[in-house]
Amino acid sequence: MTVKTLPEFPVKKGEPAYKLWIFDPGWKGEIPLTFNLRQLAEQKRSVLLPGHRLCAGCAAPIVVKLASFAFRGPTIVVNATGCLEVASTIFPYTSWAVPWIHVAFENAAAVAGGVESAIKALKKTGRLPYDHVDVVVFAGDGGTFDIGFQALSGMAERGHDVLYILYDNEAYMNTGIQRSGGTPQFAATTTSPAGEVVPGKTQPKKPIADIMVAHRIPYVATGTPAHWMDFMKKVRRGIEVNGPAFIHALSDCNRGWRHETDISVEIMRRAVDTCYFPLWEWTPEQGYVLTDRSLTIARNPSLKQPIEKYIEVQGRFRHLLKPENRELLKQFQEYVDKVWEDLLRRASNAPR
Ligand SMILES: Cc1ncc(C[n+]2csc(CCOP(=O)(O)OP(=O)(O)O)c2C)c(N)n1
Ligand code: SF4
Ligand SMILES: [Mg+2]
Repeated sequence: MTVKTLPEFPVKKGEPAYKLWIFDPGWKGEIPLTFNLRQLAEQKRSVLLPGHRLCAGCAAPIVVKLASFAFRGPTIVVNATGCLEVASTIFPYTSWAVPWIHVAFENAAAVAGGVESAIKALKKTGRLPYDHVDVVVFAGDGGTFDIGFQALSGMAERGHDVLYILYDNEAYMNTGIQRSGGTPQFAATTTSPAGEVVPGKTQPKKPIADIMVAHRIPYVATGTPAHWMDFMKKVRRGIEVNGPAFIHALSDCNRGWRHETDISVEIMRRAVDTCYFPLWEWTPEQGYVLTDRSLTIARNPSLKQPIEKYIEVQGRFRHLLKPENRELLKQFQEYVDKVWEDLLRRASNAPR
């Protein structure tokens, strides 16, 4: 295997600069580099190429693109049925620049476990010319919280070396915005419409990342594409651990969340600023650790924004802002506060 070195990226005066390791399939270690996001995008090829038919402003391709900047390669992607799969592989075309497999809606994790087992067998018999191959699943909330959960739990329990990335747009978007186990309470969907009978979905969101923590796998984390450096670091850790890793990425969907196409990143930022979607990672050694903006808020609670800041820009929550629904809004705030306080109690780096 050849070890390649990558060029230093000259960061122009006045442009934001970041430090990160950068990786190459032939490189066995980490190369610290100073760069900015534009340069990274120019230098590092995404596994998802332009030309796909995901909606303008959709966060799912941003999740994939950022994640792939952190892959070691070579990479095999397993994709559950959903917007990302349907809109990226319209026959006879594909946007995937790596080996990619789609089987049924419910079994992405089982298939990834099979792929990983095959890689192990090929290695054992000396038929694989790589030290490692990244096996990565991308699956939506319907394919993860609900129909694919059994396969995911089994893959985790058997200990397959797979990184599972959930892009959570909080409903079955591809088939017309039906509620899922990942849809938050009070969100209007086509199967939980807000009206005189129900105020949107009546049940709270399933705590999927905590459920994966309960599996005691080597790595679990949450992230958003708005907090891109935090997200890329977590993807890299998930790839590097030996065994199953799970990353829960919030993934804005302007069609289902009902907003203009140019504010997706801002909305995901607000999800974290209001503590609706806290950023953390969990390992068996360290337990829960707050990261990025959520750690900043934990250290300075006055930065925590009220939940209205998150919902006021999304049509799916519009009914909560009506005066007659003030009580529901209060309930939503209390729920968010309780989950945040529970996390602060568990997080080893939260101020005491
Ligand atoms: C067994 C099975 N049931 C139903 C479907 C129809 N179906 C395809 S995609 C989808 C929704 C996927 O939702 P999610 O996983 O959240 O991904 P998203 O479309 O939101 O990205 C459904 C219900 C299917 N393909 N297979
Ligand atoms: S419907 Fe939503 S998740 Fe699907 S491609 Fe459009 S914006 Fe993305
Ligand atoms: Mg979905």
